[in-house]
Amino acid sequence: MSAPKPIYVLNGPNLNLLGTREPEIYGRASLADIEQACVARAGQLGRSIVFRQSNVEGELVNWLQEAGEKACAVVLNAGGYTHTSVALHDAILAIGLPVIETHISNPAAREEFRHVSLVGKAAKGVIAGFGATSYLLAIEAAHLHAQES
Ligand code: CA2
Repeated sequence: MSAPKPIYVLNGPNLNLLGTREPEIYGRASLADIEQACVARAGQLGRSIVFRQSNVEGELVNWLQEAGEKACAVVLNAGGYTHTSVALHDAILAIGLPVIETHISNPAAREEFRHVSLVGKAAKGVIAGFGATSYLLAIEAAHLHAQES
């Protein structure tokens, strides 16, 4: 039997700064800490992950397309592009994989401009507001969804 396909965990702009500033909003964990926790959780579920971050919108589009060929699901924290990117919205629809929109903070409880999510209009579902734990919940959701389909 072949190995289960990985879950891609893709991170957008400025998330490389996690743990350095605005801890009251984004907590104290660095992106490397979150990656480590994701690898551990995925391992418990018998899954592998591919974990990446980019500040470049087109790179995230390329990775979503790659995921369409190689992954079972995508956990996507598109950062600020969540609220603006038609390109990410279209890529999510194009790949036909379950994409779980994921946020550390709860954008619905923040400024008005964060209440619109173009990513969310194409995503399977949303997990937000649980700090770094949002990623672990999203991996679990991705895993359960992949098992069902
Ligand atoms: O809560 C989230 O995960 C967000 O995706 C984070 C984005 C924000 O634009 C979204 O509305 C919600 C911002 C990421 C910026 O990350 C920073 C980390 C440390 C210091 C400064 C910014």
